[in-house]
Amino acid sequence: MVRSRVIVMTAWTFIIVGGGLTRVRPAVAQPEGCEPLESVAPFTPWAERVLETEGLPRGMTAVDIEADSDADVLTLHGETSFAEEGVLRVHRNTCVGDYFEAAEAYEVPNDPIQLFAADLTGDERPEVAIISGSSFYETPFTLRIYINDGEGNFEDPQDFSLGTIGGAGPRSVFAADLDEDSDREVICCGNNQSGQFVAIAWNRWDEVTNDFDLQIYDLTNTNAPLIVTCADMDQQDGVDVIVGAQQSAFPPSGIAYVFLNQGGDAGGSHSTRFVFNAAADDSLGGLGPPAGSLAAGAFNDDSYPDLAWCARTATSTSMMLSASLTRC
Ligand SMILES: [Ca+2]
Ligand SMILES: [Ca+2]
Ligand SMILES: [Ca+2]
Ligand SMILES: [Ca+2]
Repeated sequence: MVRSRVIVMTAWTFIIVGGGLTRVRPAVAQPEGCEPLESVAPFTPWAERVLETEGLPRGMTAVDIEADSDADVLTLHGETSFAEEGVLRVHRNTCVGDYFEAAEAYEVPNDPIQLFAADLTGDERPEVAIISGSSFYETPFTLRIYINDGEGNFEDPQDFSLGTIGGAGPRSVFAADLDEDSDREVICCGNNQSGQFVAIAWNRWDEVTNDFDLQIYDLTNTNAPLIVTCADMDQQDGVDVIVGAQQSAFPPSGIAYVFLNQGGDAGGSHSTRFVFNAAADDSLGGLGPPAGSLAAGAFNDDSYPDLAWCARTATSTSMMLSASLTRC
């Protein structure tokens, strides 16, 4: 099995996982030959538009829902004393006057956790994936996918069960093309009655079939998942799945699991594409407080994606650099 080639770095220490690494530096240092980072410019709002909403905020994103070149704003809200259902609000950008129209509201299942917007159908208009549910409130664990009708309206949602109540419920949702057939899958992580899981809604959207095939994969030998993202970490066999998890509560520490894509024929069987059993050397431990956010990007221009780990309970962001730092 091909192992991930990832370095975990704090300000003064690092751990090397896998082989093929020759040189590392603290992430806070500039590699030789790199231009120094510019300081952050202050942000001065040009104008303010207050969007009235109800419900506890659970997430937001800015996407162009009807492909008119103006970014619109989607906000996700939990229940209040006035509404038991969650709400997805679509703040459509008119780019004139007050810019944003009064929000269009769409019901979502109780206790929404997070949303992710991306085109899943190939028309360059984003769909919206929402995870919901809580063991504490005994509300079902659900993935809801709202399909964009092309005009920025979201009707006829498709709902998928993410298991029965148990554990913390779904925690994070992302979208990426995992089987290299040019459409994105929806990837979730969390806990259900069977323990930790990764769920993948395999995209079957084409001229014949307009739906998704949800498969739930149990995670063994892993800790409680908090967040999921995707990137081709080893630059082979397709996009990989990265799960940030809580390693221990006291002291708080996090761990990341890199599940490598095993490859396969485009559109073929998905059953063997990932092995969701974390071996010790597929994981990156001791990352300080567990991640609240996890992002992949090419930080040091060596063609291998790197990871940024933003802790939930610390005023720090860790950069995990893969491969070497020889080119900038
Ligand atoms: Ca727009
Ligand atoms: Ca679409
Ligand atoms: Ca796909
Ligand atoms: Ca890969």
